This record gives sequence, C-alpha cells and structure tokens, in this order.
Amino acid sequence: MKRVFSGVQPTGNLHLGNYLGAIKNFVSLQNDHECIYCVVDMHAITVRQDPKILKNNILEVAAAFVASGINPEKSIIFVQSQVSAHAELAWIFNCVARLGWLNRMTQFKEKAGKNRENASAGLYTYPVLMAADILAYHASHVPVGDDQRQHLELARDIAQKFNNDFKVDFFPITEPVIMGNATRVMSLRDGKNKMSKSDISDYSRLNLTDSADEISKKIRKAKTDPLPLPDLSCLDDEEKFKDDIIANRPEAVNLLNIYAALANENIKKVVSIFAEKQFSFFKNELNDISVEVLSPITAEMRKLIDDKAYLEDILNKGRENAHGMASPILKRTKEIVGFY
Ligand code: AQP
Repeated sequence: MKRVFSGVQPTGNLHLGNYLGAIKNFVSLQNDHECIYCVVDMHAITVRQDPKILKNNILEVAAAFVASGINPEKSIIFVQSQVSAHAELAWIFNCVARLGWLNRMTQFKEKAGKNRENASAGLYTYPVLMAADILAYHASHVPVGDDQRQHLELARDIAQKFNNDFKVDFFPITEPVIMGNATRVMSLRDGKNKMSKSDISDYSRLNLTDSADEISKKIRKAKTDPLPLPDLSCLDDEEKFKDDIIANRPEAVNLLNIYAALANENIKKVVSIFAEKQFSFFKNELNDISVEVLSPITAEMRKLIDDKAYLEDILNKGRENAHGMASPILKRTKEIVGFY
C-alpha cells in the first residue's frame, strides 16, 4: 500500500482553501493508502506565535481533521514536535540542501516580504523541514494545495542528492498529489490572491469555524464583476478555464471552482448550470452548498474541541505510531551519514 504524508500548520483561521485543497483529499485517500497526517507546529513557529494560542490551535487542527472525516483508527494523526525524528532529519537535510535551491523558494520571498533580513532562519529552511516530515516516513505521496508544489520539488531534489551523495537508494522520490477542482482557492475579496489564514480581512475567507450567518454574510459580500456568469465558451478543450477568463474574471472563476469542489461536480457541468445567470442567483446557491458542507464540520469541530481528553488520546496514540515508523528510518539515515 502506498504511504501518504501531509500536514497543516496550527496558525489559526483554518479556511475553505485548507479544506478543499488539502483536508478533503486527506479523507478520500485513507481508504486505499496508509496515511499519516500531522499538525505541523514546528512549521508554525517559523513566524511568531503566541504560546497559549498555538496550543489551542494545535487541538483545533486535530479537531478539524477528525471532524472532516479522517478516521483515527485508519490514519495516524499526531503533532510534529512530539516526534523528534523530524528535527533530527531536518538537520541532516540542511546539510544536503543547497543555498541556491532555497533562494529560489517563492513562498519565503512572499512571507518574508520586504523585511527579509528580519525573517527567521526557520522560515528560510521551512521546505527542508517539510522534506524531513515526508521522508522520515518514506512517504511516496503527498496531498497538498497547488501552493506547495515548489516545496515538494525541493523534497525530491533533497532525496535525490542524498541518494547520489551516499550512493544509496534509500529515500523515495515523492509524488505530489494535487487533486480536485480547488487546488488553489482564491480570496473572496480579490480573485488574484490566494485565500489565506494570514489575510487581515476575515471577509477574504470562509473559516471552518464560521457560523451559517457568517458564511452567508461573506458570500453576499464576495467580490464579483458586473457581467452575468460565463457560458461554456470560457472552457478550453480540456474543460479548464481559458487563460483570458482567469486573467479578466478571476472572481467568477474562483467562485465557480469553489461551487464545483463543494458539490463534487465537474466544472463543465457547473458552468453550464449557471451560464448567463446573475451573480445574485448564483451566490444564493453557493451559500446553500457552503452551509450544507461546512456546517456539520463546524458543529463536529466544536464538539471535539470540548472533548480535549478524546483529542489528546488520538494524538498520543498517533505520536507512538509515528515514532515507531520514523525511528528505524532515522537510525538507518544516521548510519548512512556515518554517525557513530
Ligand atoms: N488557498 C488555498 N487553496 C488550496 N489549498 C490551500 N492550502 C492552503 N491555502 C490554500 C493548502 O492547505 C494545506 C495546509 O496549509 P498550511 O497550514 O501549511 O498553510 P499555508 O499553505 O501556508 O497556507 P495558508 O493556510 O493560507 O496560511 P498562510 O496565510 O500562513 O499562508 C497545504 O496543503 C496547502 O497547500
């Protein structure tokens, strides 16, 4: 059975992009894969976190995993900092990765912004830790949103260079799994920016903790354009949105993609249902499907967060299982490197 690894940062404001781009796919993979899902708190502290809030956010991600349908009896759910193999392997990989590779990472450039000199060294080496997360388990498949594509390429480069340098065939060359209609959910306020936890406007995203009223308000206020929704001529032969429509009507494209992902429909069907309709009509339908899909998850998350002992039990078992899987891989890595 193929082994899958992925993670979500406990940085608050879990949103529809995290759900459609990642967590929903985590759920669908668990029936025919061996799955390991991680709350990546060590990644979270690459930017400053309030310790008390971080602790709550860790439980919130674990609750979101379970509430979305990840079954802790089938999949491993655990917290990254509780399995030391991640940090140990990351150090070894820091000595394999090249500065030139890290200098090309666009997410570091975006997150560090103009104040690059003041960014943490951890933010810079973030993708090396991500490679360690995956390769500590010899995971072959990693479900992520489109924004993580470049980091996964780096994980492949690290595995390849390690194998070449030490003349072994030890680390697998990991495949990204970027699936569904919502691999890159965009902001509700600006269809050219990614929906993100750190956007200062709460109206830019649907949070997994939003009430039905909040969802409705945000969808009502979501940015659109003055035209009716596009017809099928907006799709190319591969049934993907054409470049000109993505460039000129990014909000329409984003909302249609969101609808298709929530409804589990292909985009051609969704475009044909709403072709030439007004946004006011479409927004009502989008609101209904958003509430229908997200409200049960939100309700279950609330219940789970109130049952801290249950969540901690899942995380403790997950830690033991994850540790058991990573330990022999780390031990062998150390032997290959020549540690005594
Ligand atoms: N907008 C998105 N559309 C599709 N997938 C997304 N993901 C994140 N945003 C979108 C995917 O969610 C998983 C977990 O992400 P993360 O916790 O590592 O955070 P991130 O990628 O840095 O993105 P966020 O949530 O928007 O946080 P900030 O504001 O800090 O950048 C990943 O698989 C990611 O691809």
